[in-house]
Amino acid sequence: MKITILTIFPEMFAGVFTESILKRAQGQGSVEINFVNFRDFSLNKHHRVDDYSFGGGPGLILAVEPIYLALKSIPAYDTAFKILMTPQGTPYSQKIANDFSKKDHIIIICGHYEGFDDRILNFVDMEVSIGDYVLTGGEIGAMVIVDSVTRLLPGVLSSDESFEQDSFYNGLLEFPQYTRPQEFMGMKVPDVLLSGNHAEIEKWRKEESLKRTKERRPDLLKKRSEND
Ligand code: 6GU
Repeated sequence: MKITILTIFPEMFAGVFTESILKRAQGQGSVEINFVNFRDFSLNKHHRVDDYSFGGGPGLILAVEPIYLALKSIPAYDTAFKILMTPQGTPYSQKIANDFSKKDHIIIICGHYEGFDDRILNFVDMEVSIGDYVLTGGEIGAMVIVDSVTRLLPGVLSSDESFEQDSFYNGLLEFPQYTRPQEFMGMKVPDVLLSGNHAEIEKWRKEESLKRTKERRPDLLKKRSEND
């Protein structure tokens, strides 16, 4: 899969993309990540990409032209799936991550400043938000998308790391897990996990998953029954 990120701050991504699983996924060719700095496409002599909002208001907003020109510079940009990061977008979820992971090429546009010229929406397929809070820009959201999508690509996670048991993958939170020691400061690992009875363990884990989801995220249970 190819991911192209449009940003005026490509250095923000160093570290996140050069360690651990994202590093390995790129090294083995499961994902190819490229950056386009749309400041390079500003026609302004000071390379500005922002300007005042018509009608007034505080702060600067992103102009449409540099984004459009940057998009057009990407090979086969018209067939790629184009995502704009914005707090006004569709709330990101595991389901959306699963959908994105099936695409050949996604382009993620990171806004900054107080917003963007609304005409940018004519050149994107989807607006995505990563939650109901405000960030300084879309870059951290783009990292969230790249991370959550890359781990779903074939061959990225080993069988020990597999995502089929993830929280959210089956619409439930994960069951509790324990490792050695069997007893720590008087707190014991549940007996059933030490029993060696796989059917009993499976049953206990399913019950605990449900119990935890009911207590902490009843909204997930509701969503799950709506999807059935
Ligand atoms: Cl994608 N961008 C910004 N600036 N703030 C956000 C967001 C994105 N998602 C949630 N808050």
